[in-house]
Amino acid sequence: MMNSPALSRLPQEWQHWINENLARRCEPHTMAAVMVRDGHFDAMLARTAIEEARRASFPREAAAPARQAQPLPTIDTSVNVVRALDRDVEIVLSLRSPRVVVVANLLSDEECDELIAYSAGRLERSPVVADSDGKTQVHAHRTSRGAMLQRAESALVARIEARLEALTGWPAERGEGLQVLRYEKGNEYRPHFDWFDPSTPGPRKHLERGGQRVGTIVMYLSDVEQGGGTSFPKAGLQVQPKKGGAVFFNNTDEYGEPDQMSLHAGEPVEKGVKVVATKWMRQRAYV
Ligand SMILES: O=C(O)CCC(=O)C(=O)O
Repeated sequence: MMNSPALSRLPQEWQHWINENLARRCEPHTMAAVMVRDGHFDAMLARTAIEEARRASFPREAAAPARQAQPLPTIDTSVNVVRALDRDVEIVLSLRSPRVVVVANLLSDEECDELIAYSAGRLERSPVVADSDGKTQVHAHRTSRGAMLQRAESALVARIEARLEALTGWPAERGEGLQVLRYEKGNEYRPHFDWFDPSTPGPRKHLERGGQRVGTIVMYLSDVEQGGGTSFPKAGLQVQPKKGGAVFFNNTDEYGEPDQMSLHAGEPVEKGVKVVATKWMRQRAYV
């Protein structure tokens, strides 16, 4: 095909696959996600090749304005150590789909202990968002206790947020305040998504303020003797808590479409106590 530099770089079978799926009217961004997941292609190459094929096969449609891919919070995994503001953060593991990055040395032991002590007096049973009206409610699926902190409400909180901004390239104001969660023996957060379902009335209301939750970082403030991992059941991945480390993941693709692969859970704590601080990152300023 002429003028299709990206498409022509793909093996023949993937070129056919793209053309067949475009003919079946599959969504280009879903196709790109499959190519990254199953073909291990670079996301940009996949998107460009699909767009080239779309322009060749459907020139009239292609001339219409297409949905724009938007940047996502991300951690640079082309290096093994990322300088994040004032700290060298180590990349431990990265996964393409869902997009997950595990890091170590994000917080010092002193910062973890200080954040636990700071929020200890404010813990209440953690809620979930109701499908019907969007109000928060206590549910058997989530049995931790937690405290919602305001952005930059203390020097420590502001420093951690500034570090996360440097690490993920995502402005602190495009995110909710830190949420400190404490899980004791048997406490868990069963498999769930962090994105709000736009087709369900309750969750949809939460999109009005700041848009979709495009990224999550769960920072481990304690070591846990047994259990308490953060698992991604669709990917068969489980991350064990390690004090000062964190797991980061994207909840949507570049079009803000919910990523079904981002299903995750806080596994039951079997021995010890697990304390985490979670930051949910939004598409726009959360004000
Ligand atoms: O506690 C965990 O490991 C996961 C927390 C979580 O799923 C969340 O905050 O959305």
